[in-house]
Amino acid sequence: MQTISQPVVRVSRHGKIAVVTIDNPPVNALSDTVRASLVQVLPELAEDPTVAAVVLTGQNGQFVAGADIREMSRPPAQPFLPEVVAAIDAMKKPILAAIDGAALGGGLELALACDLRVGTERSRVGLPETKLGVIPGAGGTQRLPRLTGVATALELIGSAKIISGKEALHLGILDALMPEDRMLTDVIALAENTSKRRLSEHDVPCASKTDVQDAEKSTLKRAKGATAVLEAVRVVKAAETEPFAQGLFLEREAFLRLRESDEAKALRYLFLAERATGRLPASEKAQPRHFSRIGIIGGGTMGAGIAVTTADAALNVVIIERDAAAVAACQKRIASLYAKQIETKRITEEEAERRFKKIQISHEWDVLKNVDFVIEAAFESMEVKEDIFRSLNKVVQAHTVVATNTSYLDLDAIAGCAERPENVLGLHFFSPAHIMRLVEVIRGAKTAPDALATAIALGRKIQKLPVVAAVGEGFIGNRIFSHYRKHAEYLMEDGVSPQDIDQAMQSYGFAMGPFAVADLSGLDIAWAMRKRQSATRNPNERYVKIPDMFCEAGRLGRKTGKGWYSYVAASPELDDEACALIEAGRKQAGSRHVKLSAEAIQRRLLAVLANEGAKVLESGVASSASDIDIVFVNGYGFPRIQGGPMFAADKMGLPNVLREVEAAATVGGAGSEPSALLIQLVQSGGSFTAGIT
Ligand code: T1G
Repeated sequence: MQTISQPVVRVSRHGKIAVVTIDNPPVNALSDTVRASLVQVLPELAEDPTVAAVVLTGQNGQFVAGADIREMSRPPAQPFLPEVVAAIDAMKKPILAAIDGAALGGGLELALACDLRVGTERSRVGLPETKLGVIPGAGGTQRLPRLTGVATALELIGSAKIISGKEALHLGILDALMPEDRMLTDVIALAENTSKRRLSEHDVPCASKTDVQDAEKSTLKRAKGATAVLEAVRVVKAAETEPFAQGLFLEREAFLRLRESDEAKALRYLFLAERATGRLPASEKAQPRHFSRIGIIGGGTMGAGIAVTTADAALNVVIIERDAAAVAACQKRIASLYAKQIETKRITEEEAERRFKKIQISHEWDVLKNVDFVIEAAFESMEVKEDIFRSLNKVVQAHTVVATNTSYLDLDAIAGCAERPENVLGLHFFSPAHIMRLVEVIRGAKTAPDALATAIALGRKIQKLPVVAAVGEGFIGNRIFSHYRKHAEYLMEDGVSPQDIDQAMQSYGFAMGPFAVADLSGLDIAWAMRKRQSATRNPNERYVKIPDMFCEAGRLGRKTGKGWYSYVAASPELDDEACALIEAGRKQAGSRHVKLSAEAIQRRLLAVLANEGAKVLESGVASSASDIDIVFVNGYGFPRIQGGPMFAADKMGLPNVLREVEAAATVGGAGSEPSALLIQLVQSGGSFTAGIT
């Protein structure tokens, strides 16, 4: 039987008022079929003598979430969105927007073309296109400044901020807020008497030059050179001087050009990749268990950060510390986290107080009796964790999921101490846990599917990106990063200075190069890992002694004032002692004194990143290349506009990547060989990230 496809645009009549409802689940994106229906329906209603006014609204608890991002990687299909907006602008009758839920991007641009915009408390409004590497492309850069003034338009579009219905009302973007259960009825009632007010016929309100200059300055400062933001500023400012039609022309030209840029392609890919995290194959899908009360063992830096991020999601939290003094210290730690959020205006004092009240701190273990989920965030020691898991056996309930926050310990060994190993898994948070969005969800050999599903659901609830990983040294991110660091050290031992390597990776877009990162985290972290792995290291893997020499000389990084760089002077510098240690190490290793350009350094390190990512995929530790990209962009400072190591490898061309990896293998020895997956993709002409773009 032929399935009747869901109508995407419905018209219903309420006396002389026609209500046009966009129904394209889940968020009413303006797909080509939606646009085609609108350009057909709107002129018909404009000509219909029995229609006195039109109300535009959305189904599915949303207005419209914008253009269909999935379509944006394909050539634009007619009718283009500006044609839909022009059909609204041409309407002689009043047309109103009834906005419940999201009115974003092209969705807000539709609403801005209307005479009146009514929202609810649930409305979320914004022109976030610059987050996707483009600018509003359907009149937003010209209509918004005519409504709010150029300064506010610059700030909103440049920051890609999504604001609440209340804020939008305050800025005049919404004309009224109504209770969601009455909004449509009320809008229908006032539609016929709404006077025409088309922003395309208005001038930009006069604003003080300084306001615009200040807004432009702060927008450009925050942009950090992002092309889309620079273009948004240029085009929005044109609204002040150019006629409306000319402004639209400038906007459309910039939008279409940016849409094809590498930056926009990478950012669209990440938008979809983020939403693909935590998706399990149908065979492993399970219903998450209920959770509302979360227990955290350990209120140190990590535990406090996890508690704040969990309370922010309106969950009840109880933290267990070892004694009264530790409880007091944890109390102070959490208070200072909220104080910082109030200082940076992320939340108000009242909101901070409300959230803090959801966090109980105690040293009585029986408060864990009625928690649904425990996150153990104690000291990274097997002995400590095993003790805790044995103690938990006595207090937690049969349904309670118990997660250990570990970055490298053997999860299955820890699960061995639990009465119910099927309830045990790993949650590798990244510090600071209340800021970093990434969490690696480690499934153990015995982790039950519904326990895993519960951890993924908790990750989403606390606004994280839950990437599922199997047990393996360093899981996904740390394993790949340590391979990247090894090859950086090979280049250093072969004659390339740490500064040149760091500068090359910074010019690619990393916030810091591998040596600066080592100084920040502490050279002793990797030193401890090398010592831990020494018994099982492959003797044919090249081993660079220079980092050990730095540690033995007490140069552990920023925390000791000196690591690869000395931090005594105003800016970090490779001091004489560091140069002498590097030279001594090179001499011992019989260095070849290689000199490489920044591009060559980037090619080498990007290739080995992707190659190790391919091995992580082959081993089943990660389930998709896009998950690896999400881990690296959100946990290791990989530049968003480059999409992630696997996306970047596809862009570099896998045959080029393979050539670079083969060269790296001659330098690195065992462990640096090309992955079978990379070879297979080169032979088949495939790519790592085909499934998502
Ligand atoms: N296009 C296609 N799919 C979209 C989408 C969009 N615009 N927005 C969301 N989805 C999918 C998403 O992939 C996921 O799919 C599901 O909806 C739920 O999303 C010309 C060119 C609206 C605030 O940037 O910010 O308009 O994983 O998990 O947390 O100027 O989605 O279920 O298969 O995020 O409740 C501008 C992007 C586009 C808004 C809802 N618009 N979306 O958040 O759900 S460019 C945006 C969001 C544009 C014009 C330009 C959020 C949301 P799946 P979700 P959520």
